[in-house]
Amino acid sequence: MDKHEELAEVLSTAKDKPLVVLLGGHPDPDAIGSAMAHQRICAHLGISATIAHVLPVARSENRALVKLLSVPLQKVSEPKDLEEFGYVSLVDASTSEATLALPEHLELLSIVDHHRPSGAPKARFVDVRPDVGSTCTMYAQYMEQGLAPLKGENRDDSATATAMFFGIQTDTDDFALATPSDFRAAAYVKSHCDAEILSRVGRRTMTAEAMKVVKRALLDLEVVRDFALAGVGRVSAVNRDAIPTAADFILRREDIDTVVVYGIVEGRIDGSMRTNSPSVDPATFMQNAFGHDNQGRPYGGGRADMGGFQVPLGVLAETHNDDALWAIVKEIVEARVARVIPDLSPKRKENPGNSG
Ligand SMILES: [Mn+2]
Repeated sequence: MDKHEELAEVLSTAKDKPLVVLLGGHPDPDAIGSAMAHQRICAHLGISATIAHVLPVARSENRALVKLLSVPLQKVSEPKDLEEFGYVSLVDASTSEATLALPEHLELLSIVDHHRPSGAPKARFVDVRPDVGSTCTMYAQYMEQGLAPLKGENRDDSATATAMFFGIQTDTDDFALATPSDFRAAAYVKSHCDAEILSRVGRRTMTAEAMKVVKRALLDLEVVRDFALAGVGRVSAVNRDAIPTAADFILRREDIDTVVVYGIVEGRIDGSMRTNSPSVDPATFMQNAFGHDNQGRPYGGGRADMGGFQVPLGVLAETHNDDALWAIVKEIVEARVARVIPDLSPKRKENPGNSG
């Protein structure tokens, strides 16, 4: 049986209770486009599906996408917000959002994702394809193969198609990393897109705070050969993506091919890594620099060209002395990164007390 037929069959068994498409992390265009596609497929099968997210839509262009396309997103913050649902579908992720415990009565019905899973994903329907550039690509294939195909005349279809196109575009770095499947999927959804909205969301705007974060990153930049490290201080949760934005920007400097940018976001140290270097593996870098917490969970991870880390500040977060807190955070991050880049901050020796 083809995957689209299998998905239809599994979804069709779930008509007795409402379904929620639960987005993990800060919803990005691929997750939003996939969720809309999933919702559309559900509607065709006579199933009511709600799209929900836990963390805010962070980047301003993603907020513009949600607004311009009137994407029906529901914010959930605690398990009881999910009480009304019987089934959950995940898109663009194979595990559910870590910051929210799923109520036990919820059945994980489907997983559609293009990330390499860390374990074997468990749901009644699983389609995980690390060889395609976006989850929207997979949903476009289901549709093109006949599962709730896009039609020209319907306005809702153009919103879904536009979100899907933007999802494929952003997840493939503007098609630079697109595979033949991604191009084919983009061509399929493109003819149903709202061209004007697509060009408006594509004009990537930046908030004033995000621009200041980039400025602070440039002022703090420490360069060791082709590696750069920059701390940006406190960043509001809603502008958290200014950290990877600053990393992307610094990576454009011609003599830098790996960069780590970090700051304080709410009660944690939050950092992003970007690399163009064929010899740097972000997952290994994060592992060697930041290791695990006392329950064995890694503080950071990554894929081929990007990575990130989050370290909770614990009780330190309670201080009102931001300057002192930032000095401590900076010292800790520099010492950890120096485990991998030994020439960083040569003045500072890690664990001087341990040398005997
Ligand atoms: Mn994706």
